[in-house]
Amino acid sequence: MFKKILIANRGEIALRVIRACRELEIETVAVYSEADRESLHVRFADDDVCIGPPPARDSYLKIPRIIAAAEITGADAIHPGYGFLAENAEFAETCQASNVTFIGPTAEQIRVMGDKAAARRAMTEVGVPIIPGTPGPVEDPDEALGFARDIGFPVIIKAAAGGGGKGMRVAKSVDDFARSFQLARSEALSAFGNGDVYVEKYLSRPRHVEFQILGDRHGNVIHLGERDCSVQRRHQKLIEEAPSPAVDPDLRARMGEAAVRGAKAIEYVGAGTIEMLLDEDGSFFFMEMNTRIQVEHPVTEMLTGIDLVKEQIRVASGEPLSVRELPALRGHVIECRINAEDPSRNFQPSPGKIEAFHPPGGPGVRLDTHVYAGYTVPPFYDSLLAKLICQGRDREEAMTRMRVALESFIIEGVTTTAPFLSRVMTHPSFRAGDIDTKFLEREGQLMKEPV
Ligand code: MV4
Repeated sequence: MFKKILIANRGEIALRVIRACRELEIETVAVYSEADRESLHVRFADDDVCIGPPPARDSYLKIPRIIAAAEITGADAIHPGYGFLAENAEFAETCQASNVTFIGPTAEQIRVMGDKAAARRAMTEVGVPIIPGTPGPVEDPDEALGFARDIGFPVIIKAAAGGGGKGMRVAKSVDDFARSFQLARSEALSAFGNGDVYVEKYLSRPRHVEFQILGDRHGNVIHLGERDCSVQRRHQKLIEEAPSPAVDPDLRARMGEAAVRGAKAIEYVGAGTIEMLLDEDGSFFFMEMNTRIQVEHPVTEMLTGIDLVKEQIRVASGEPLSVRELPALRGHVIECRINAEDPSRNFQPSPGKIEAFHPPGGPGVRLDTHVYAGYTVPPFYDSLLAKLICQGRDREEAMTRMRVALESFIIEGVTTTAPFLSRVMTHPSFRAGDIDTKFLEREGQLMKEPV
């Protein structure tokens, strides 16, 4: 087992990883930018190193500084958290070359799944259903139009280097195809330095259902069930829950088997997520694989009782998974992401000083946060303040606990999304589980404070 882990991240996930290390009796190193001097991850770690000025590209994204910090402090492993360098294959390679274990999959696994066209091919080879589309990237607009006609409109043009919604264009008919195709190509080139795009059938109201995967170096790969992340805004998830209201035990078994088959195809090691689209008719398709721990991992932890971060650390040190099959699911779990943003102003960030802070509690309530009274939310990073996770014996109880917890959560000094989230908890469509990726677009009045 490792002796000392450097956490190449900040905020709530840095605290989450430190907790797992404490339980495993592993020492910790925090790295921080000049904007994060007063952050709790710096106080809670055994050792800390300042790695540069506030902008992430000058600190949390600077590979040589993070490697140097590990060498200076004698860390033998690095946990990347999510975001920043978590899915950077070059970083994973540099860690290995510096004799520091990267807590995550191999650089090669990150690379395959980072190339969405390559990932589609890998899944096709092992029979995991993918959305009907081109076998690989297409360059010629006429050839692409031919594929689009075969697939049937509407189609979606996606950047091979994209993911998370960047570099996507929908073409409704033959008429707007050429324009959408060119736009997608030039967007992909300027955003990713890679103009490769592929074409898929466009599903108009899918659900986003993702499977949690764990793999070890002994050939064990399991899934820990799904999370439904259909409540999103501009590809930012706001609410996640499990089990999905649209997945029954039979569908879970079939989707989970496909997810495990896909992960086994690349001999996946570590925690990962297979994202799928679930269509209205119950058909499901592989969309992408995220090769990191995700923001919403506590949903699965609360539903299964498994500590995913401890499993990540165990398998990175060469130990086998401590769990080999899906445990009994404990009722229903919902997570709300509470951001320092103003929903009535287009979710504009609202950084500043937290003047008062009183967290919710009680049975079935978990709060993952780095915020405290007197803390100043810096303007340089994402605006996540806290993740509130509520469990109940059933969905009804989980929703009620969430509403009560949101209503009793006191955060003063910055505008937060908590009141908006509590309105979602009482929305009839949400309560009925009738949600898809267009839910918030349809329900614009949710963004406005009732008078
Ligand atoms: C799609 C789609 C419909 N049809 N692909 C969005 C993020 C990126 N990973 C892929 N995404 C989508 N791909 C086909 N063929 C709809 C989306 C999509 C979406 C997916 C999941 C959650 C929210 C979404 C919001 C808009 C579009």
